[in-house]
Amino acid sequence: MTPTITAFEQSPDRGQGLARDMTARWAFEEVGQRYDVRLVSFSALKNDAHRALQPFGQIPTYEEGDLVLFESGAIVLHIAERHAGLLPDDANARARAITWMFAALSTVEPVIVQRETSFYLERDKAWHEERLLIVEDRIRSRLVELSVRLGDSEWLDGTFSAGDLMMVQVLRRLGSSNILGEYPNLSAYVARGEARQAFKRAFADQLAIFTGSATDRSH
Ligand code: GTB
Repeated sequence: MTPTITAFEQSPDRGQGLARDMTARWAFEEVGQRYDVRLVSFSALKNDAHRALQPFGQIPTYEEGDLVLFESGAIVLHIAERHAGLLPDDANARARAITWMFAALSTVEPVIVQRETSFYLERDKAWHEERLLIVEDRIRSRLVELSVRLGDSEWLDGTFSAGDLMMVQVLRRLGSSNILGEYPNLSAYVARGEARQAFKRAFADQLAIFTGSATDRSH
């Protein structure tokens, strides 16, 4: 059965692939699994039918037969566990790759999302610029640590894994700032992720929705 994910009908990122359906799309492409996409309007996100799939009224969701999942991390882990290509066979290496998925979502992403939230919700406040400096310093703390750990390695722990996929997607959300550029090895890491054929296919498919050139919802 072909799984179906949900994505924004009109993504506020204007096709930059920053919304989290991109993460699921990239995972599908890495493992060679076909998938369908159902587009959801902002108002439909908050209706009962969508909340039955995603209690917080967000995208992405994953449906496959009786199985309904939400949370991009859980979706990527599910895809990675059912198909070869995103998690190593060795049990310890597999556990470490999953650890990096959690690190991306629990340790690195929150500070990056704080910066976005600050722009969306606090830009008109007198203290916005001051707070932004604090938030950006917190991002730099995480990036220094990540940069030190990555060093000259291509990926975080051996071969490319779901941990790298998740981390690259999280770091991409810094795209509108110059912060990532302060860490050349992290910039190169993100560029390596974006250079993968699977990433390019996923990116093109979500961009086609924004430009209105998507013809076939099955990938
Ligand atoms: N923890 C959940 C997960 O990982 O799946 C978070 C899901 C989530 O944040 N979904 C967002 C959503 O549905 C879209 S991805 N928001 C609608 C709502 O809450 O009402 C986050 C996102 C949105 C926009 C941009 N952008 O414009 O650049 C980037 C990322």
